[in-house]
Amino acid sequence: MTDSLLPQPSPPLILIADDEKMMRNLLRRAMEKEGYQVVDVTDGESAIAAYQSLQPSVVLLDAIMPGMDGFTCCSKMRSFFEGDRTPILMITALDDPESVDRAFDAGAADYVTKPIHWPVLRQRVKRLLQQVSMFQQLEAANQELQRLASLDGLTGLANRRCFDQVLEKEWRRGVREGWNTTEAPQLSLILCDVDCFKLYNDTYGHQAGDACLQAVARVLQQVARRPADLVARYGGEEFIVILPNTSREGAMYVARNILAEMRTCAISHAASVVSDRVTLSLGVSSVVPTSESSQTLLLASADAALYQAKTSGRDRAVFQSPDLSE
Ligand code: GH3
Ligand code: MG
Repeated sequence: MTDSLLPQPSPPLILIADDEKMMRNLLRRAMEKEGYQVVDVTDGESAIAAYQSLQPSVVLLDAIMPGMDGFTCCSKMRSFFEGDRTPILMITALDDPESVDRAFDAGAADYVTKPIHWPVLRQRVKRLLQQVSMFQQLEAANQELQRLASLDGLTGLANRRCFDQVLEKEWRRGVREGWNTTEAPQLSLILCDVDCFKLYNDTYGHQAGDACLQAVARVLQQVARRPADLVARYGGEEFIVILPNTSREGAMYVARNILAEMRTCAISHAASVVSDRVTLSLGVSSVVPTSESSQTLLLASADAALYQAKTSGRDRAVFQSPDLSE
């Protein structure tokens, strides 16, 4: 494919607001000469409407206009979209220190005075556009970094750090929304540990062990698939599932489905003392999130339940309520 057939990025859109027709035309021509798209309006109200609907790359805003002046218009534009950094460049005949301060206080990114020095204006707009593009790239890189920082490299599941954050968030949501006021729906956890996994590694090697953990991760994700559910890798061969707004019965139902799905997957494990395939032990716990109950107790009871599942024969799910009297 030649370059000309590739979709070309559309040129930046410049919004011009000025009540003087001649100035609007001059600005339009100067910007079009640079290859930008231009929309021009004659007053503050129209500037705001165009800003909201078109989301331009840069705004050239006259400070003195009848009706809403440029300073007010600039502050309003700044307040619409959270995190919006669209540069607003004020153009004005006023160059007294107060007006300059007012413009920057209102959120203007730059300021040029009339009569316009055209090469300077061109360079300023170019620089503002470069800043916009750099900022967008930084933001995208940042988001990708945040995504990567919350994932477990081997399984692609949420990692422990992400688990902690989500549990905290769901807990606060449970307390706030008063899940306990209706039928006492609860926040449930399922702590999952692969049975005899050391023997699996010893028999099949670490690489096969890694592949096994990936397969277990897929099973867990397949089973816990409500939008609010979160499956995370808790440690080496331990996984944890957060089931918000889910009762003890619901959590045990999910746990039994996990065991059944592991049975269906039937990953061979010749050395296991439990079965001829890979099995899991699950510790399940549920609590009504309140400001008095605690996440630590919920985790501790899931851990104790897992211990019971291990000691009573593995390949099973055991439930234990948190001991709230502590
Ligand atoms: P149990 O049934 O009581 O849970 O016994 P187990 O052998 O599963 O438990 P143990 O805690 O003795 O051993 C866990 C093993 O998991 C040891 C460790 O080498 C292995 N492991 C932990 N993380 C990873 C990993 O990322 N990849 C692989 N391949 N193995 C891992
Ligand atoms: Mg284990």
